[in-house]
Parts: sequence; structure tokens; C-alpha cells
Amino acid sequence: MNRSMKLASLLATVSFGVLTASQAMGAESLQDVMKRRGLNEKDVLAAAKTYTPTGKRDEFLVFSSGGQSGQVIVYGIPSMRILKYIGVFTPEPWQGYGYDDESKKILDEGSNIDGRQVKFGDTHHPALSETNGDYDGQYLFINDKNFPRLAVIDLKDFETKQIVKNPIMMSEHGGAFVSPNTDYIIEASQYAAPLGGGFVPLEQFNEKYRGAVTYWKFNREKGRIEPENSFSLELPPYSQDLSDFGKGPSDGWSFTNSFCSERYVGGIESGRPPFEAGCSAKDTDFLHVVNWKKGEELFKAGKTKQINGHAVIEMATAIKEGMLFLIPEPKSPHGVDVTPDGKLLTVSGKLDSHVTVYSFEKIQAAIKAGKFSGKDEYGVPIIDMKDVIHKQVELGLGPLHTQYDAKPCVAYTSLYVDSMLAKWDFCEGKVIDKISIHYNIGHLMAMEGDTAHPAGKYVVALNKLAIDRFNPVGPLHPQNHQLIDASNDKMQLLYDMPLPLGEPHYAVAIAADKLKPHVRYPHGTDSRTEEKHPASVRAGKERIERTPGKVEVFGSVIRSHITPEIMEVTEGDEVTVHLTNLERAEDETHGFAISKHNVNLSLEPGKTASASFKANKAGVYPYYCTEFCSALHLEMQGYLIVQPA
Ligand code: CUK
Ligand code: CUA
Repeated sequence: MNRSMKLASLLATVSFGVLTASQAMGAESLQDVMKRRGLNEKDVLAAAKTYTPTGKRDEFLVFSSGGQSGQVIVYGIPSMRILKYIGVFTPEPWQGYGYDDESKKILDEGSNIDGRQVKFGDTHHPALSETNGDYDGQYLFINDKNFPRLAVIDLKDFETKQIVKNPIMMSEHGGAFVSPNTDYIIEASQYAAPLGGGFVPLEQFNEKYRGAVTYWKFNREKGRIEPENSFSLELPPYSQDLSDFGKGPSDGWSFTNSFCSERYVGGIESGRPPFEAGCSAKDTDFLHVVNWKKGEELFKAGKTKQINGHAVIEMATAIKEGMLFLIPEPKSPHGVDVTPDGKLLTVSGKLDSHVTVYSFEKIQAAIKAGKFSGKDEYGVPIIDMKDVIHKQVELGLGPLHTQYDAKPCVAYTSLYVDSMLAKWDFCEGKVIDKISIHYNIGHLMAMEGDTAHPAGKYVVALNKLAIDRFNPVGPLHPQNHQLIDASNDKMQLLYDMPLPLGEPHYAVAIAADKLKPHVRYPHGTDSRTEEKHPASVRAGKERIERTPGKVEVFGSVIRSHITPEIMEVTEGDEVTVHLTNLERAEDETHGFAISKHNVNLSLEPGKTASASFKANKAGVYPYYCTEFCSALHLEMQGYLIVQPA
């Protein structure tokens, strides 16, 4: 009998003992329930490992990409209970995100491009801020692949504070990943295009199309990215992909994968092979190795070119200054993941059954010795792959991404084609265990598994397909996050969680006790600027100010009263309603909605938020609180009176 079976039978025995008495009172025993629900001991053990009784909390919190929803999903481990959606690149009505003036400013400005409002985001990779390579629980960053941009979320209140638009890229996938002290956040382009936009015919792809990596400077005190202190590096028109920052001995360097280094542009319409054939013709693509510390020096010395007002280090400069190198990598690579000690990097080739582990020390030795096997067409020095390989390990078909365990030398890698997750030893180069998942795993997430000190215990498989795992809900299926107990060499599947918001490409998990979010805001806070809101009010100071054509309401909400209860305006007036939640009690959020006006605020304790609208039609419009906040919640109401002009 192994340990887990012993535990299960012990659990059963103990429960029988307790339950025989209650059985007499008509309650079911554990065995009755197991029989009724068709559960075996393994199921019960898995349930015991995830079940979180009421009032108990989770050990880890997960921040998952919400894919096409443009949002972030927060859930707990091991319970897999969803705790929050965070509005990022799309409106989120519950939180008033994209409805109140304060958040609209961030979202509307961050969604505006060429006079167009982009109304979705394709979020891929959330990244938690780090101090010395470990999560510090302060900030979360996430990218949008489609409209290259990056968002900053403050974990004091789980709200989006900033969206920065990439000034030179047309598509992006290699973000967000942070440097060990969160000085910089990296964003690598995906599909090559003319840098900065504009038209260049496809025939000039090789000459005029480019990839790039952007290093966004993060100001931790302000909690904001500083675009003016950020820079980019021009890269060849290979399809750049996932990236990672070095840490420890490799700090100061960053790594970016690529596929389609064939620079193939498709055109099946004119009889050419399709993209997928042309883009996977070669046996190897290129890992880009970048000395970003050197890049920072070049940027500060002004050795850059301005594109759309943004500083770009040209490839020729980077080559001359010795900050950019290529290493061949097999074949159609996806993830590049630096080991916790910063000494090795794991690269997965989607069309190879191996993962390749490169040695940073060997890479440095080759660079120092000037030992290159040649140059690419753009003059970038190529390091010979065999000079820098630590190990190549056969794991299975379709390896994609790697995360690390608390145990030294232990890694987890997703195997997309095999629908398996491998646990393996990257020092020795041997497989420890493999487990089937359901189905087609993309990323995987180990607890703090991309930091200098991973926490081990659990792994989550982020599966692209669910197929038969859940009750059918129509042709569009949710995705499936599968929780796996990874505390022993032999892994155990514990739980399936459907994610119905979009494709959650990647997720990161942090020890819950590192997070110290606010319970309430200081009185009258504008949560988006984190400053005192100029229109906040104290109790008794509520008022309405009128100027010709304009009405400004300085109001408050507290159980169970909206002040003012009547707002009188004239047809055609521009109206702004500022409301401050005067509550100090935990969880006493009030909402505010006005009939037919697209006005919808979420006012957490202490917050001040505003809604501006034109009173364009005479009438009587009820307004009310949208959160059931007390027994007199329904009486928390009022009228907007719009007098005919
Ligand atoms: S991901 Cu973005 S294509 Cu493997 Cu990082 Cu899903
Ligand atoms: Cu306030 Cu309901």
C-alpha cells in the first residue's frame, strides 16, 4: 500500500467512526457518498487535497490571462475557486471599468489607435513584479498580442492603472516578462512588419520588415511605466516569440525565441506553399541573445534612432557594440525559460521531441572568445549550437513551455501533441514522470515556477481543448485548467476547472501571503491615480454646482442613502456626477446606475468615482444602487429630473 492509499483508507476509517453515529440520525457515511457518486479512493483523496472548507483560504493565488476577453482571471489554489476578473483591455461592468470617467480615461486612451477604438484585447502572458528574482506581490503586467500594448495592474486593489501602446510593433507575443528587479518589462514582436507602421510591399520583406524587442522602464515608486525612459532593439524579420530575462549570473541578458526564420510570407493564392509549410522548412530557428544592460547604456548615450518618438537601437549598432547574438534552436521553438539559478535556459521546439538546455556560461565563453560559426544575412553573429548545449532531452511530442520546481534540477514541460506533462531532471537530462492531461496543453504553471525560488507543490496544465471533460455547452467549449499534485515524484491529477472567458494562454501563481491588498481606500480616493479625488466629499458637504449648460454633482453614498436624492438638470446640460463612498466597513461597496444612461459606477469603501453624460432627452430617470448592500438596498434610490429646455 503506498502512502496515498494509506491516507485514503485512514480517511475512510476515521470518517466511518465519526459518521456511524450521525448515520443513525439519517446522515450519509463517506462510503455511502462514494457509492452514490461513483467515486473511488483516489477521487476522494484528490477531493480532500483540493476541498477548501468555508472560511478557509487558498495557499496560492493565480493570475491567468483571459485571452480574447482582454481581462485577467484570478483564482485560488488548491480550491480552484475563481475570485475575480480584472478589467484590462476591455470594459468590465461590475467594477465600473470603462464606465467611470477615471477608468475610461485609461481604457479609452489605451484602446485608441489611428482614430479607432479597439474593443478587444488578446492577452497572453501575465507577469508578476519581482525583487531579486522572486515575486514581491506588488504589480502585475500583461500584454496584448493583437494591438501591441502592455498594462500595469496594482495588486493593492487589483485594478488596471496604465496601458502603454507599443509605438513601433504591429503584433507582439514575447511579453510580458520582467527583469529580476522589475527595472524593465520586455515585449518582443511576433509577425515582422515595417517598424512604426506604414506601407511597404511584401516584396521588400527581407530588406524593410523587422522584428523588435522593447524594454519598458518601470518606475516602482510611481507604479508606472515610463515610456520616455524605454527603448527598443531592432531585430531581423524572423517571427520573434517568447522571451525571458536572465537572473543571477545571467542578469543583464535577455533571450527571445523565433520561428519562421525562413522569412516566408505565404501566398497560397498565387500557388506558393502555405505559411505553415514555408515557415517550418528549416531544421532550426534562432534564439536571440541580447545584452540589454549594454542596450541601456547605448540608449542613455543616445545611440538610437527615433521611430514615432521612441528610441530604437538599430541592428547595425547592436552588432557593432556586441550586444546581439543568435544561436540555432530546433525546430519551430516556442518557450525559452531560464532556470531558477540563472545558469541554464530551456528551449522547446514544437516540431522536435527534445527540449534543448543551453548553458549560459558556455554562451558567454563563445562570445568572449569571439567563436562564431558565421553570421546571418543581417550580420548578426551566430554561435554554434553544439558549443553551448548543456543537454538535449527527449521528453515527448510537441514540447512548448517549461517551469521549475522547488527541488533543484527539476522542471516541468508541457507536451502539446502528446497531451502530456513531463516532470524531468534538467541537470541529469532524464525524465522523472509523465502524466496525461485533457487535452493539448499549452502553457503550464508551477507555483512561483519562473522565479529564483519556485515553491513546488502544484502544477497547473493550461489545456487548449476540453472536448469531453465538461457538460456540453454548445460548439464553443471552455478551456480546461487541470490542477496536478506535484509534491511527489509521481504526479497526481486533482481537479478540472473550466475557464469560460477566453483562451488563458499563460498564468502565474504567487504565495497568497505575499499579497497585501487594501480592504478600503483612504477617504475620497481616485483609485486610478491613487490620489485624493478633487471632487470627493465629506458627509454633509454634498452639493450641486451649476454653470450655464453644465451641472456638477458632488455626492455621496452610504447605507442606505444616495446624496443627493434628486438631481435636477435641463435638457442639453453636460452632467458630471461624482460620488464618494463614505463607508469604512469591509465589503460595503455601493453601485450607481441611472436608467437608460450607460452610467454604472462601482464605489468601494473610500472610493470616489465620476460619471459624465449629456442629458439629451427630457424625462424622469430613476437612479439606484446596484449592490445589495443592506436591508434597505432597494430604497437606495433617487431621480434624475431632466427638464425640457
Ligand atoms: S502562448 Cu501565446 S500562443 Cu504558448 Cu505563450 Cu498560446
Ligand atoms: Cu448601496 Cu445597495
